[in-house]
Amino acid sequence: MLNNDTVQTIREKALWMRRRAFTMVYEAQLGHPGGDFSAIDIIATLYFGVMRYDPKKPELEGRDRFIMSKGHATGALYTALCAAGYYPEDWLSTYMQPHSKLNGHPNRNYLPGVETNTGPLGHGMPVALGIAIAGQISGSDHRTFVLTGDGELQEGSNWEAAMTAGHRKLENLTLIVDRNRLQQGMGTEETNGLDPLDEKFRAFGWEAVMVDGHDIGALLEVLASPRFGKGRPLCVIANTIKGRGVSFMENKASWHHGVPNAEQYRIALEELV
Ligand SMILES: Cc1ncc(C[n+]2csc(CCOP(=O)(O)OP(=O)(O)O)c2C)c(N)n1
Ligand SMILES: [Mg+2]
Repeated sequence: MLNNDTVQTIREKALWMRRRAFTMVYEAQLGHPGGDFSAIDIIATLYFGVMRYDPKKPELEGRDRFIMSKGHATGALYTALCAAGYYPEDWLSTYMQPHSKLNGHPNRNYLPGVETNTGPLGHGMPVALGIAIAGQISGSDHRTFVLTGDGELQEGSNWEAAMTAGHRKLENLTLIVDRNRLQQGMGTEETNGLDPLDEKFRAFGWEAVMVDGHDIGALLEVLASPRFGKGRPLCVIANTIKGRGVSFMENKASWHHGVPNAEQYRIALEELV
């Protein structure tokens, strides 16, 4: 049963994450705000409604793991880890500055809560696979969540990992695809089409479902439901909008790594309420 208070809390966190991430990108004049905004509702749902973790003990045994395979969307990841309590808010103001712990791509050696370094696309799934296999062998009940971009699925490493996950019946592994239908500069279907994506995963031995990736209630329902006993890994294809939340950014490939000027920043914060 869905708890309305949880949905409301996650919505508020996601709004704060969008505003704070956009401020980081504005101040740094660097970043990937389009992909931050398509992913934020998914990541907020995981951290504030689904995952088991303790920010005071980032290496806690038995914690659920989140792997941010689309490592360019650090505005989304860094604001989530901050809101979850891994580090204070003033760290966010150092985003991409020399010697900052908050690099353009996440680094587990600098930042608590980052499970593995990402940035080169196609690396998150194989690492998540390894963690899930370790969990299966040791009999742990932790879950591993990995978020990829949809363009990122053009990397073959994802499909090798998917094949092995299906073979090993890794019910503790959940892949979420941020299906915003845009990559860098173009649409995924114009570049190297992915549809029908759900059928591809089913053919690899996965359960596959589609959800509205901005509907917190729908995301909670599919991500928080028990996995153990299902005998299959889960692929959640989250249909999203790149740049979601700011009218002039939505569905525009140019906002993949576009940065706002002062006027655009002002308008965006007026809309993000
Ligand atoms: C191996 C590799 N090739 C190219 C890039 C450059 N790059 C960064 S993001 C991106 C597009 C990714 O598109 P998608 O996976 O759909 O991400 P999203 O739309 O969620 O931002 C590219 C080509 C990279 N980081 N790694
Ligand atoms: Mg995309």
